[in-house]
Amino acid sequence: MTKNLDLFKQSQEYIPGGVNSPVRAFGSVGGTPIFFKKGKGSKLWDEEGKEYIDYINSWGPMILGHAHPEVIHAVQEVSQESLSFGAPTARELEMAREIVKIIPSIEQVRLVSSGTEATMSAIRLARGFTGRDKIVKFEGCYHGHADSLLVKAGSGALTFGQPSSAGVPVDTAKHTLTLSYNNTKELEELFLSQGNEIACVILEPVVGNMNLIVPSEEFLTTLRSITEKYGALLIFDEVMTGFRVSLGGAQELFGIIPDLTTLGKVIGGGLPVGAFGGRKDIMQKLAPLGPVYQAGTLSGNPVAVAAGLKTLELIQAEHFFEKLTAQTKKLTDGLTQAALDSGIDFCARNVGGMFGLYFSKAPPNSFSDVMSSDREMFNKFFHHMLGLGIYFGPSAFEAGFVSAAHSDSDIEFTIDCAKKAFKNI
Ligand code: KE4
Repeated sequence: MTKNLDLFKQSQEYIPGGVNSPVRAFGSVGGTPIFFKKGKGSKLWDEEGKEYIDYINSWGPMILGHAHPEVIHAVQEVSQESLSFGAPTARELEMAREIVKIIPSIEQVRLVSSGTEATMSAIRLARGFTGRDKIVKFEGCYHGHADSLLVKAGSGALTFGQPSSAGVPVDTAKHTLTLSYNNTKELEELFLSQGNEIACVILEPVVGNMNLIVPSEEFLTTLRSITEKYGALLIFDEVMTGFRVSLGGAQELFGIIPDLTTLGKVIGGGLPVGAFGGRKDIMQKLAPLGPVYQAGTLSGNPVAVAAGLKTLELIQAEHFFEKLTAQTKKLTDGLTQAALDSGIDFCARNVGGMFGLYFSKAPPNSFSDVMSSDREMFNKFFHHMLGLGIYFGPSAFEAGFVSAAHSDSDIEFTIDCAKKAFKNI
């Protein structure tokens, strides 16, 4: 029995499904999850000593690559002083200043410990600020596992939401309306009928949770104008896209100013940091100033913030995102060409340092497009590449990530492996 399989069997005794987050269990692609022991730069090594080129980057945070020496040093240095105070620190102020500087739509910001906490808090804040209960999300977008966001469309997009998870009360889900991403008509119809009851619209401004989907300009500009018209808040969930698709995130890329933004992943450099922020008049509603309660024992944790601050410092190096974007495009162009040469219906696209791989003739623009791509082919490709030492996300519905540590030889090796895989799937 392989060590990965042995560890997986043992883990299933003590941890539900053997994992601390469902996607890690390989349920979507089948097979045994890999137990990793070490990471350095673009590489990972599993418990059996096998080496992989990592295109998951811990689902986004490891934008500098694994175990970057300066980030490790920052963590080691701060952890000598203490691991946590549960009191304000100058370092948290430095992090807040940095976020406000990089993302101008954020006038004030609060740190939390995960993306879920960030989106959960932003939704509560939007409801508290507007005095309205209804919220709007889009099918296929994932915003963490807060009850209000584990909701799918009801009998019709314009009717009450239904829980997408057991344990979410119908009474909670009914306030969440779920529309189709990139469907401007549906959005206008909903606001025409219920706009004055809507607290906020939350979306991934580049989707990474139903594979990678790019919003149309019409969709984004309508979102901004229609929420403004009806007094609903526009929340950009940039947990994945922040500091990833460009330094200032999707809002910088597309020139759309949301009312609130949620952040995570890169902002912690691999340690638990999330954040939500935006217009000062909205943020002032938060306790201890205002009536919207939100709190956290480890919010602004000194060690996690040290890792995040060093990461934010290093990604502001000159041409960082230009190089990261070019490297990611080299990967997606190379994979697309390899598939074309093998006559496989496959395409790939990138936005900054994140990418999507699709077993379809053209990149998807909607949830239904994604659902019509060939998932079985993806699963075969995934396992073939894994066997060759290339670690893509274990699901056809996840975006992939390139780090600053991915070298030309890493990209070339990946493309060579794909040429073999496309010939054998
Ligand atoms: P966390 O609570 O996992 O830190 O963040 C939730 C979240 C919020 N918003 C967006 C846009 C996200 O992508 C996420 C989390 N992303 C997934 C990857 N698809 C995390 C991986 C996992 O669930 O294990």
